[in-house]
Amino acid sequence: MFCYQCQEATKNDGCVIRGICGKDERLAALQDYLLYALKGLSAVGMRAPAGVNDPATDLFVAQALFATLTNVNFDPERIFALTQEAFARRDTLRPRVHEARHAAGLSCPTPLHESGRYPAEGDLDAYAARGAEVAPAAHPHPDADIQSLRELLTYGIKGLAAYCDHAYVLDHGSPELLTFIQEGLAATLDDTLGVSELVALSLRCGALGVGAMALLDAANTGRFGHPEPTQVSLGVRAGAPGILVSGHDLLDLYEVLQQTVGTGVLVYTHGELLPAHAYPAFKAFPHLAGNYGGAWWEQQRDFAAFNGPILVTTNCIQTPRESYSERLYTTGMVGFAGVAHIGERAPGGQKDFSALIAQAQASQPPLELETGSVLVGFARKAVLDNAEAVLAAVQSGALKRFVVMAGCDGRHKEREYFTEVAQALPQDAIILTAGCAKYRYNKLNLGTLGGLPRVLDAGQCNDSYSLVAVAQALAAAVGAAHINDLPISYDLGWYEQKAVLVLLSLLHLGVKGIRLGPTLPAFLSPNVTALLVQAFDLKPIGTAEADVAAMMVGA
Ligand code: SF4
Ligand code: SF3
Repeated sequence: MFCYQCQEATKNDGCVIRGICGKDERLAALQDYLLYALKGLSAVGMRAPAGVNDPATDLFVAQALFATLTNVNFDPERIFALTQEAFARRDTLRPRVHEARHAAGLSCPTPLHESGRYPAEGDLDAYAARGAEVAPAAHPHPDADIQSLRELLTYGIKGLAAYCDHAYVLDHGSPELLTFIQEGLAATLDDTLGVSELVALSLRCGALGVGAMALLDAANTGRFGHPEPTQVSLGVRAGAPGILVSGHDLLDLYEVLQQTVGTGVLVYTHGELLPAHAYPAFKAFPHLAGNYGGAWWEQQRDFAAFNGPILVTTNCIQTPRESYSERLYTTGMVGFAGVAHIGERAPGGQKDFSALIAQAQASQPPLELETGSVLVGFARKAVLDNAEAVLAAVQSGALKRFVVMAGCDGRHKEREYFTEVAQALPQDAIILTAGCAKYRYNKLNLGTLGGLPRVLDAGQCNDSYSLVAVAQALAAAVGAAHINDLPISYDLGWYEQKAVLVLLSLLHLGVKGIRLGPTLPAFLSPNVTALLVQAFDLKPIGTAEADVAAMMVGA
């Protein structure tokens, strides 16, 4: 196997024997074969004249791609089934495309890539063997920069697919986004595309990323209201058992809350579901008891101590410990071999969480891990409602700099850098955050500035749009020509592929001087890195002390 799609790739080079995430060689090969099948399906789809594509297939491509994101699906049977479905959909679509092109008098100038034609036969072991053969790393492009850019595009598209899935769950769709996912996947097969075309496609992926995040923002706020500043309890309520909901899916959490009303079961959030507490629709449930534990990589400690059932709705899932595997449930695109899975909702219906509720009622209450509270809910509306105070603080010099410290958390010690930066930033700087990166500093109590907390938490990584919207609104308010002209620095932590999309989105917006860490992506070749440095002044992180000093003077 060879995988280097996330920040924790072994030695910042690539995982070759087993993933740090727990992905083994067989699963890696199966995921590679799924990606190959999706590329083939996309190559067929991109030949379809208007009106021939099947919207269900377009959505399937995004959802199946989401299953290959880091820490989403570790179930070989599910990946195998998705690959079979990709081939079946391809084999249904291909004759329809052929006939439609024929009827329209269109020829097919280039032969279809073999992934669009390869026979679908075989069992799971055959798929794994074939996946190892066709994996991008098994036959890299002879030009390392083309290979690097194909991977950059693929990972950006995986992030886009994840955002699309989230928006579609809330009935917010965009055929344009789904079409681009297929266009981009098909482009990674196209040997006629060079560096400039692949860079342009990557930036277009970033542009569509902004659109996807805006769509998701509309989906979330339309359904659940605008987040409001809210203190969230970190402790546990004595005497009652609970269900712990992790991942990013707000609708799953909402349905768990609805189904637990009057059952005596409390509901706690974990990881990236912490921001749910800020939405009016969630605040209406008195049995939404608080947030339990830390970021995704602390789940083995957190889940073991929780005592009750745990639902993982999206990334990031880790290999479960025996102590809680019987209490663990996955849903949506998440999977883990041997872990119970909650199926999809029927049209107009809800998922069935009765098994978790029954198990919770027979469980002990959670062990208390910590006490106190954290302040969440500073998404775009809450910040812009305070725009006058923010601008006054900037104009008086009381607020010298915003530092965007969004993105992901991870298990490696190097991420202590982000805690050190948060602590070292002077009192006249405010941190804007979104994503699980915040767990490195959101419980530090860094004080207030001009009546606002010095850590403004916009929400999940899925809410990164809020940070863009706030920057754009502030730029407009002060008459700045570009958000680069504001006193804002970017110090991003990345881990998985949604963060790759957020990076591409910021580059598309022309944001310069982003610091990225703990390491730059292993999939960027030296020349592609140099290109990003030259065009966008992208920088690796340094020491906290040096980076804080540089950021405070706009460097
Ligand atoms: Fe390694 Fe990350 Fe790939 Fe897992 S997803 S195998 S940790 S590079
Ligand atoms: Fe985190 Fe997995 Fe990226 Fe949502 S939960 S930001 S890593």
